[in-house]
Amino acid sequence: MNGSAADLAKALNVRQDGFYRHQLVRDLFEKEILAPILARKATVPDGSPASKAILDLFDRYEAYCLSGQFEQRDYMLLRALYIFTRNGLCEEIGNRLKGLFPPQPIDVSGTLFSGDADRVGAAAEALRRDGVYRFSQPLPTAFIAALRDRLLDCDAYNEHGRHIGERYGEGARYRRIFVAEKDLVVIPEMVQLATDPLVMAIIQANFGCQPILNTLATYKTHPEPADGFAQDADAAQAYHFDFHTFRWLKMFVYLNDIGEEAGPHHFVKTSHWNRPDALWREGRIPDREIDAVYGPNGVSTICGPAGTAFIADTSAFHKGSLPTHSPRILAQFEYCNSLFGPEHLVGFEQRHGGKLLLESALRYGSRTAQRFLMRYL
Ligand SMILES: O=C(O)CCC(=O)C(=O)O
Ligand SMILES: [Fe+2]
Repeated sequence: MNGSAADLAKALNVRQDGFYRHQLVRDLFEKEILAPILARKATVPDGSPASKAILDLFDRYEAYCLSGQFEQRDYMLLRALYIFTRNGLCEEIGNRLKGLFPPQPIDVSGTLFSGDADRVGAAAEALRRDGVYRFSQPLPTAFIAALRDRLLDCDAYNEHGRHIGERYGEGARYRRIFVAEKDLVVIPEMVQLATDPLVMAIIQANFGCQPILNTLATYKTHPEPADGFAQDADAAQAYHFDFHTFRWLKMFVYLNDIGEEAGPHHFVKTSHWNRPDALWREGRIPDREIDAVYGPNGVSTICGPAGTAFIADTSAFHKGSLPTHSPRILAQFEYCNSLFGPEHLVGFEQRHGGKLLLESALRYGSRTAQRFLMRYL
């Protein structure tokens, strides 16, 4: 698509998500979850009344529906309201999206995760309850080896997206290095994973609406002595929750063997909903606080051979950890129910490369594929 057609398509796409302020106001303010807040005349942390903050958010959402524009202050407002309403507001808006984009039947027979093909419902339920679902078998060794080889050949970037002039296979001077998304969208194995029909079906079942692909990413973490909490926090290696939009899920795929020493992912099951007031706050959370609240069995440490894959609701507490002797390579795919969230710039090269994604996603039908790829097309 050329520039103006793409802009138009984007505007239309966004617009078809649009449900407007008056509707939201009418519906949401009657909801039990918001009524008590209003009755308390509660204030959000900056001192403004919650009801005003919610109305402001609806204004911003309406503006986004019309223009596709999202600003940093919108993010701050939504994030504050997410915490303030304990996810209630995001959930309510997510419920509206279910009606607008009802789930479509998905034929999962071509999935890479054949051992889990009959477990869509179980996986969606595990995600709702625990916040994490681990696929029962690792992905095929040859598939993972091919993907890893392709990645190791790519250019490397640092945390801030700066080209660091080394191959991804090297780059060990840095704690964490990345591959540009434009280079990922042309790797067939990345595209195959991103558009896998079983993954699509699980995400759709969990959201209750057709998903949108938000990002493809990969990063490689190198061993380095742990040198303090603050620095760990930079690399998502202290407990935190993510916040991207109303609702999202991430699929993680380990591309090398991950034992205790190779930086496994730690996930605090149920903490996306089971969270005391004291933990509904901004900032990284020290391990001892997580341990005190969730107990010794509250944290799942996810180890496994190359090809181990899991889907996580990263609104729960989680962290990576530092590998102590071998590097860790991970691929990550994020899905969301709306693009009302920080915009990732998608340049010409990603759009161009997005053709592979489109070809693969078209099996879901053109409307579902269009929504799935609305960030890229
Ligand atoms: O590297 C990890 O295991 C965790 C990274 C993380 O926090 C995230 O992807 O949201
Ligand atoms: Fe995170």
